[in-house]
Amino acid sequence: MSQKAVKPSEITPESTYLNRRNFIRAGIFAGTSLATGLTYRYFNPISEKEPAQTEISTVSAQTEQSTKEKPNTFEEITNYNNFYEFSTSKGRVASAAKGFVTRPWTVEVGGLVNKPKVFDIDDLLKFDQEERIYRFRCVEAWSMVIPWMGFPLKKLLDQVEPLSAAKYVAFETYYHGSSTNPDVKLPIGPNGMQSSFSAGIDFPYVEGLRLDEALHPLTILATGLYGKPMPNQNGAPIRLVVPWKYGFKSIKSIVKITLTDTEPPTTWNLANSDEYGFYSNVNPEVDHPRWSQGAERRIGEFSTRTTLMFNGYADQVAGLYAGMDLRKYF
Ligand SMILES: Nc1nc2c(c(=O)[nH]1)N[C@H]1C(S)=C(S)[C@@H](COP(=O)(O)O)O[C@H]1N2
Ligand SMILES: [Mo]
Repeated sequence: MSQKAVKPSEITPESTYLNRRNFIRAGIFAGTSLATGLTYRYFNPISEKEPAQTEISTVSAQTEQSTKEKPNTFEEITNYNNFYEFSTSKGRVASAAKGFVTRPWTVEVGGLVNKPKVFDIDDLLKFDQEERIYRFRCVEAWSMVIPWMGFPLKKLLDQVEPLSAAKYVAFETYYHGSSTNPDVKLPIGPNGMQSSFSAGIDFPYVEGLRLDEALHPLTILATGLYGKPMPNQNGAPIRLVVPWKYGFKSIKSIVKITLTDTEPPTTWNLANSDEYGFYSNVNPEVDHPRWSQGAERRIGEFSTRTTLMFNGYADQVAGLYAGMDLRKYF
């Protein structure tokens, strides 16, 4: 699908119509009033009080991979967060991350690649930005629907040309300093991040994917949500989103991406390997040792929902795990 690129600021109710036409072409929301409502709301964020930031350069409506479930509100998405560098309390991350400085920002991409490259965040924002409305399922058994902005990770990996020896992709979050020694009390950093000791997990936060998972069209680097640049608490200025895996795989505020030939270490697996595996695909049939994964609470709802295999993306991703014992590779 090719659409004319438009700045969010240029989008008027007229483009609601244009986008609606795209939906119709995609054969998804054809002719429903829901489509118009969602499109309009998506491009007209609920909270207008946010400070102005650098605008995302281009937006093309990308609907094929988006769910038509109702997105959570901007308020919900930006006030109920897991970002342990700032706080282990979901309601406090937003205020703790307020002073997080995300300019200048670079993402270093290297390892087993032909053309290692340091990308400036402003260059990454020049990649054609798409909207992806994805279900998001935390391992703690809550979920949301989030209208991300971003681009396929594949586009970035293609530029650095992975070598044939590359089998995995490792990611690292920014950290102002690091210490795994509980006796070393780090000062509260310029970005308000806390020590590993206070958070109870090692920093910098690290994650990883198998290369084929990283290249999958559903895997994106997200640069914003609800048409706005990524809020600090959601992983500004750029974070991973892998919608068929538990939320902790979707690492925030990335500064480094490394192609490797061995499975990279991941923060929650290092913290507790019995509870958190490398794959961490959403799987209602494999319970967490301390709770069921068969159901989830959608933030904003009272009753629980049944958790879907691969978070409802099985059609698209089950093939990646053909022949694998998902109890062993959890
Ligand atoms: N660097 C970093 N990335 C992180 C986390 C974190 O603590 N630090 N938490 C993870 C978890 S457990 C979840 S559920 C999601 C939450 O993303 P959200 O706050 O944008 O909904 O971020 C993931 N990425
Ligand atoms: Mo999570």
